[in-house]
Amino acid sequence: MWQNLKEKCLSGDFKSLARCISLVENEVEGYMSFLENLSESDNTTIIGITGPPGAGKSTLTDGLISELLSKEKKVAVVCVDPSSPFNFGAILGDRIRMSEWYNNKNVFIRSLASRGALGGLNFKIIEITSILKSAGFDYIILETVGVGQSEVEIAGIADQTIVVLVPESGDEIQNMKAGLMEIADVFVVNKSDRPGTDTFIKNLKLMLATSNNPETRQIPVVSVIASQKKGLDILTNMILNPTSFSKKQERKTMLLVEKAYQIIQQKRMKNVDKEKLYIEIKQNENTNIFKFASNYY
Ligand SMILES: Nc1nc2c(ncn2[C@@H]2O[C@H](COP(=O)(O)OP(=O)(O)OP(=O)(O)O)[C@@H](O)[C@H]2O)c(=O)[nH]1
Ligand SMILES: [Mg+2]
Repeated sequence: MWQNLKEKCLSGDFKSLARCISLVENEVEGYMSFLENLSESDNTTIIGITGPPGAGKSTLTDGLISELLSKEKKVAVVCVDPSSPFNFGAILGDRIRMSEWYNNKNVFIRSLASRGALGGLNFKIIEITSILKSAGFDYIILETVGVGQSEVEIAGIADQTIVVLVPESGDEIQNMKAGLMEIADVFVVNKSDRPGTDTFIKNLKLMLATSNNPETRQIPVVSVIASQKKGLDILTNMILNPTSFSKKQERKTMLLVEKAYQIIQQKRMKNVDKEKLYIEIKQNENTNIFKFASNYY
């Protein structure tokens, strides 16, 4: 099954690709060796789009898809939706907005549940981006609501991280932790048709300019109106002609360390479960517990 699926995925069959992702998400038997045998393309750029709820991330993604398609790029989009039922409306909104792409052979769109109501990327996001990387996409866009942890994770995975803010985000930038500022490769101020845009951009730029971190001082700010597709050309240019990727390396390494640790832990603990331990210990109540445990490591 896996071999057949792999070939179909590589040949651009999106149905098989969607199925593969589901099988890996559900850890269906054979998924690990499938992942081990993937050959990822070096030519795929992963773009992370994060920002507060409702900032216009999906509208922006939609616009970027058009721009990238016009440059003959093949694009995959992964939306990580918070699994909270309160967000149902928003999820539905995303689906409707992006539905025009569903029959385009150069656009693959997938929604994933996030780890919990408070966000956090999907547990299998590294696996899923690996699959997409081996399926020959030029760009993978990861959209995720920025609520704490997910921004840092997205910055580990993405080659370029776009943080979307809106003119009303004043308080948010005041409270933005230094670490969160640094994850951005570019700040997009969306909804620039709204009052207060100029003041907001001025304050944001001032904040960046006075940062202690020289890299933060360089982060560009782009003003866009995603719903009117204004300013997207500037952003697309930045995406197509990136200037710095290197600062990402340390964060990527850390993320991969975490992942490797998780995989090793899973594998090593494979034959250990508490029910089995219970039965064995129950049968041998006088056993020396240290000796007993040593049989497992
Ligand atoms: N005025 C204005 N409204 C916009 C703009 N871009 C998006 N919107 C609107 O803002 C609302 C939220 O847009 P989305 O693209 O769903 O925002 P999002 O960040 O993806 O939302 P979540 O995924 O729920 O966090 C929608 O009603 C959009 O039509 C813009 O540039 N100007
Ligand atoms: Mg959205």
